[in-house]
Amino acid sequence: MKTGFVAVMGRPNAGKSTLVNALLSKTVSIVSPRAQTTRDSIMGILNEKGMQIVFIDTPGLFVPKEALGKAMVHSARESAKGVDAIVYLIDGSAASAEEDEGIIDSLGVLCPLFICVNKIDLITAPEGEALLERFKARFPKAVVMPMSALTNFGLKEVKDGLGAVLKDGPQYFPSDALTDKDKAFQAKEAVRFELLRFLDEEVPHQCAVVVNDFKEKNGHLKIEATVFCEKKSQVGIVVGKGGAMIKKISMSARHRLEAQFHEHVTLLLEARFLEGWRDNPDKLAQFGYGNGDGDAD
Ligand SMILES: Nc1nc2c(ncn2[C@@H]2O[C@H](COP(=O)(O)OP(=O)(O)OP(=O)(O)O)[C@@H](O)[C@H]2O)c(=O)[nH]1
Ligand SMILES: [Mg+2]
Repeated sequence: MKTGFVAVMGRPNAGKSTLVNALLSKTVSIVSPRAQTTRDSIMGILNEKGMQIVFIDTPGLFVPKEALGKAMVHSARESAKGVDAIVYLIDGSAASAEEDEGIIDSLGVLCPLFICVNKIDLITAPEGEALLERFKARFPKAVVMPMSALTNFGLKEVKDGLGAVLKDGPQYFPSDALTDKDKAFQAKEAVRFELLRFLDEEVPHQCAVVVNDFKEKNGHLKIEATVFCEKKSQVGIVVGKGGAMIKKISMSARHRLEAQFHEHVTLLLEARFLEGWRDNPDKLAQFGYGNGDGDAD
């Protein structure tokens, strides 16, 4: 059986999580139009006849300011170590080619590298062609291909390309496994998804969601979670007038989880103020974002 680990990397908002979900035809990772949506490295497991590819969806690579950003970038770079191949996604619509080239150089890739120019549905054919030629010339050893993760264009090509470079090996996960993350993690992400959906600007980026209690009994999930806000004023925004916003967030997240798990879900959500949590290594560790005090690399 052909098996292997493949890191999906790129700048924030390039479409990495969209690609992993599309390859699996399932949602393992939340997607939003905002940059820095993914905070943890999340495995998405593709099981096909004679093949198991473990994709690692990573947080976007950028120059971080706070300890949270450093932890995200650290997590992404750590995920690239020891993988069998890397898929590097370029946002073709973002005019970021120079920055992407610098990031790819900095990765020091030793395994097969696939550079996918994503979001080609948003650019003209000559623009796409120019980007493909640019990356082919700059990285002659890489496989460079066009892609639109949103419309499924180029997915088969990348899957076939990976199939050709992966070797026979042990099956790492059971054939019905979809992700390495448990239901409590997915509950946290479902709440973060709704925060990103309903709240403006920097509020969701300055919130952490922590699952305090998680019980599963007879097809019924009971989840208690807290949204920690970096600023006092954000607690009021998350809660909303008469609790309307937090009710909306909690109800949408609950529906999402019920559809995902086919179980009845009770979700109790509260919001609290926690000053400067994004730059507090102890809090980051407690919230599951390790290495917050590490280097920016
Ligand atoms: N038009 C178009 N939009 C896309 C494509 N791929 C992704 N997107 C959109 O780009 C936005 C970002 O997608 P994500 O998958 O969350 O990007 P990401 O790289 O995981 O972002 P981070 O987790 O923040 O690093 C979303 O609004 C997606 O719908 C594509 O091929 N075409
Ligand atoms: Mg993502």
